[in-house]
Order: sequence, then C-alpha cells, then structure tokens
Amino acid sequence: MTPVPTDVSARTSSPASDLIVESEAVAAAVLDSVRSQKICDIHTHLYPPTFGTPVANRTGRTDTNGLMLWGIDELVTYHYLIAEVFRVVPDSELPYETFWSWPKQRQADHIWQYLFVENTPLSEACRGILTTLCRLGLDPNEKSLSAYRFFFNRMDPSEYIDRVMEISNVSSITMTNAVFDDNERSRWLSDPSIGNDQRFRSVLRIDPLVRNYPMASARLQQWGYHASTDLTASTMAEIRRFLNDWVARQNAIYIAMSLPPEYLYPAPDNDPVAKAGQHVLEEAILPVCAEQHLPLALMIGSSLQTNPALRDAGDTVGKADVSSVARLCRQFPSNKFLVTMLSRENQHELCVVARKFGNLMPFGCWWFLNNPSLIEEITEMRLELLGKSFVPQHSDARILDQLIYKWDHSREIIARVLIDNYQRIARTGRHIHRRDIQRDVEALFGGNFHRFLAK
Ligand code: HDL
Ligand code: ZN
Repeated sequence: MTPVPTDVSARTSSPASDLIVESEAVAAAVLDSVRSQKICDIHTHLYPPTFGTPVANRTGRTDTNGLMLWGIDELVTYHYLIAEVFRVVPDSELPYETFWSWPKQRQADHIWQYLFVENTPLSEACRGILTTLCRLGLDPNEKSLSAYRFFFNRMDPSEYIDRVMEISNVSSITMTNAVFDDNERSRWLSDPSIGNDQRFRSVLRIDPLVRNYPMASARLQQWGYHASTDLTASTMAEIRRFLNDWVARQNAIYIAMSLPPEYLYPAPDNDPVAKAGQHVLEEAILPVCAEQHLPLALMIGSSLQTNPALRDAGDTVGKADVSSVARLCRQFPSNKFLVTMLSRENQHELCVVARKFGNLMPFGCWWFLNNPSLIEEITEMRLELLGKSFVPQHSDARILDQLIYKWDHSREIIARVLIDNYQRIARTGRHIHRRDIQRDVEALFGGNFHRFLAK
C-alpha cells in the first residue's frame, strides 16, 4: 500500500465544501462514505425464519433441519473452522467420524478450545468471530461458549436479523436457493409464501443441470418434467418449463451455478456428461435467462469434495479456463453474466475479458479469496483495469452473524484501496468532490448490481 504523502498542491477550502484536495480529507471522506453505505449483499447462503431454524431461541420454535443458521455454535462450527481445527487436532488423533458423531455444541466446544483458547485465533475465519462478538458487545476472551449461548438463546430470530443487518449496514440479503436440495425444495413446495420476507431476495441455484445432467434428468422426471437424457427439443422445452416454474416460484433475481476448474465451453467432444451440460446451457438455461432478462451467475473453480471426510469443508480450488467465459459472453450477447472465479490466478484474465464484454460483471472475492491480502490485491487490480464497473464483494455468509465481520473486514480493505486511488487522482490536480466519492461507492456496493439486473 503506497504511503500517503502529505504534500498537496492546494489546501482545502472550507471543510464543509464538497471539493476536497487534501489527502487526509480524501481519506476521511472515503472512509465515511464506505462505512455508511448500505450494502446489497449479492451472494449469501442465508435464510429468513420462514425456512426454519435449528437454533434454540426465545420463540421456543426450532426445526432440526431448519435452514436459518445463526448464533455462537453455528458461527464456531462454520465449515472453514472445521477444516482449520483438523490442522490442530488431526484426524489421526480425532477421527473425522468421531467429530461428526458429536452434537453441534460439542463440536463447537472442541473448535473454541483448540482454535481460540489454546491457540491465537489468527486466521481470517477465526478473527471474524472475534470481530462479530466484539460488535455485538460481547467479550471475545471467554474460555467457554456458555456465556455466548446464554446471549444468543434469548434472541428472537427475526428481530435478530434486523439487528445484524443494522450492525453490518446491509440493506438486502441475496439467498442461494438450491432447487436440487431436497430440504430446501420441499420447503418451497409446502409454503408458497416462504420467500416473502422483503429483507431477502431469491436466486435459483441449479449446479447439477450443467455439472451432472444425467443425475439432474432423473430428478426432473421424478418431479413431473419429461426431461430425459435424450437431448431432444421436447426435453429442452421441459427443462425450460422447470426453470420458468422455479424462477416464478422463487421470484428469483438471477440464476446461478458453480462450475469445476475443468469447466470448458464448448465442452470436449469426448466428455458426454459435459457435452450434455453444454446443450442444456445453450438450449434451456441461457434462453430462459435471456427471455426473463435474468443474469446467469457463473461461479467457476470449485473442486468439490477433495477431502470428502470433511464434508462441506472438503472442497478446494483450481485454476479454470477464462477463455470459456469470453466465448460465452461473445456467443450470447443477449445474456448477462455475473462471474466470480475461485482461483487467484484467474483474476487478472477475468478483468481483461470484462474489459471486452459489457455483458460480463465480475463480482466478489469468493471463498478462499475472501481474505484481506487477496481482497486488497483483487480490488486494486479491478479498479486499475475496470474503473468502478464491477461488484467488489459479496459475503458468502452461511451464518447470519457472519454479515457483521465479513462486511466490517471487507469495507476497511476496499476503503483503503479506494483512498489510494482517489489520492493519486487528487495529486494530479483533478478535483475530488464528496459527491463523486459517494456516487462511486454507491455504485460499487449496490448500484452496479441493480443496474446490471435491470438491463
Ligand atoms: O458454491 C458456493 O456458493 C460456495 O460459496 C460454497 O457454498 C462454499 O462452501 C462456501 O460456503 N464458500 O464460502
Ligand atoms: Zn456461496
């Protein structure tokens, strides 16, 4: 990070004026703008109470398979921390299946003991919990979780959502609604109003349709769609009917899928499963998105279940093919592509391709990139190559309270990068106005996304 020089050519006129030229004043204005900006979080795994919660709470209503996760035991057993605790207490000492046999609270106690009490919580995922506890007014130095449990168990889930959104200054939470997940799908089918909580927006997540169409085909047929593995016109029509039904049911604002590092478009001729996925993408998914003006979110580079014994914590990352993204953007100019890539090595190429296609919106520092050093590097790269025409971050939160730390940490880093860039501009003599900073920050943290949806 370049040091902030104090020598500036002119002095600020009255402090209240919109024009700012002093480095310190630019920094203060950017920090104020970023910290006060309400954020539209465009990708999370969060849910409102209508999807049920397994967490003990003031209403007394819990649902073992509920999808709304929050509170200390869920925070501490976030799959990032499960992966990390097995580096301290390896499976040779504590077999994976023993850990998984424990109740959630015992898992949390184990993680707290080894990652927070016996060791300094240095990782980003650990530090995030400290930030969250601190922002909630709790002492992060507790040796056990009992005091935290007492605090969270007194919460009303819906009121707590309001509180967390206020602390994190998040105005809209975008869900990930995986239609091939039996638990989630059954809830949508049993309660047509389930998605009506105005704090949340829905996204139709359809990974198996492209990653493994033969499996997806069997499920669609179970659900009454005549989508066979014969990739005929009638099969494609049935897949489009399925997509349209679920976009309508969820009132989805975009359609999303994650793809492996090996993903190629077009698919190799010698890979029938990938070829089937390509056909479904070209003849069903992209036409539905174009007709309904919905972006398609491609989240590329996740290698699923590299270590299956770690379950949700067992996925890894691989470098993917950015030229496939370019071919999709070129071949489908009527479609809009929200794209995030999981490999650090893909970020520069993705920025360059985004310079060539206005229907491509890069977004977020996803998953293993959601760490201060990489958020700083990627945001700087994007500003240098794209100006402000990107979505710098999403939280990817799975546990409601994570919004607090994921956005606290990201705001500070993104603000630092913005300050650097505005100060370099100011040093040329170009005037910087508060209203310019506000306009740019609003675009980065919501405006760009909303305008991309509306295109
Ligand atoms: O595929 C995804 O949306 C990823 O974000 C996965 O859910 C991943 O497990 C995750 O939670 N990353 O943060
Ligand atoms: Zn995610």
